[in-house]
Amino acid sequence: MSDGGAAAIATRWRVRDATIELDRPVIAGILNVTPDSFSDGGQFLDPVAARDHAALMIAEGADLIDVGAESTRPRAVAVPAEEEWRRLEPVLESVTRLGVPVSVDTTKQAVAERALDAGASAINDISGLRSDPGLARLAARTGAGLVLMHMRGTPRTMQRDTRYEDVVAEVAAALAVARRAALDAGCEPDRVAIDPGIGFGKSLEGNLELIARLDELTRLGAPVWIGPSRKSFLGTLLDVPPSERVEGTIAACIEGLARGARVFRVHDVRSVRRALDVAWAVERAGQARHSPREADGRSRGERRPEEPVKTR
Ligand code: HH2
Repeated sequence: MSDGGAAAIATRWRVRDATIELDRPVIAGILNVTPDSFSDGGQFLDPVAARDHAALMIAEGADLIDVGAESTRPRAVAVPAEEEWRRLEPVLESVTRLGVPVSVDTTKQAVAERALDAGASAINDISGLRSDPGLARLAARTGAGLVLMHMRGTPRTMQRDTRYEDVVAEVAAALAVARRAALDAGCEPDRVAIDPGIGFGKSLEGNLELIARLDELTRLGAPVWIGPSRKSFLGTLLDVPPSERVEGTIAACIEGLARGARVFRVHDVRSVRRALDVAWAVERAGQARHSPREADGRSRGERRPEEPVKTR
């Protein structure tokens, strides 16, 4: 998968019949239909509230919606597939009609299969195929996008041991193996994204190092997701509760953007959208000195920050 360092940052992520262009930061708005998520548990269990929140996030600049029905916070209790689907079904029915691709945050093939049947376009697997390797075959068969996230152990065990010899090298190697397994199962390379799993079995220092050295992951050539939103490493750094972590989330996203992350899984869509659009404009201005530009300063085919992501 790695070519030793020369691979360019992925320029698109395909999810069923849509292509998400990665020539600007893409935002995945978080929709947790759970009673117990760490920052918004219980808020969107009602399908109408869930749909309204998804519509709001799209209006604020989300390019896709990531829907999950099982909390993955440390020590969370596992949810049986039937219960997970009972929560997801009414929400997917309306959210998949809002005009942007929907990913389903699940580790279970039975749930993912039903979600894809109901119109979802991608599977966000926080276990990186360790829970259910059948997810890769399902993604290959349906053309669904696949996100492979790194986590050591399970949400119940992941914080027991957060020591690594070299956290970035270990995460990169594990994601390379997971991605290889997805490709071997028949997934097309530009449908498989990777994610370092911020907060999943990592110490404060580990999370910071993963962001600081994220380019070692983007070098693998796959689209890179990152999800620092409101997470506890920000609370540790700033001594603030989840509701006051938006500035920290933004800083982490901008640092990730500079190192090649292109999909940002966040709760606070409006604030992160604005911040990333400015950071992106600065990034492009810096690149302009090194490559020929058109008269208005944009390269051919490049969109202005406020233009919507192109999906087709
Ligand atoms: N983080 C969470 C859940 N799913 N998926 C990806 N790809 N990357 C992440 O970093 C990630 C994820 C945890 O955050 P949240 O959904 O806000 O909380 P909870 O798991 O308690 O519902």
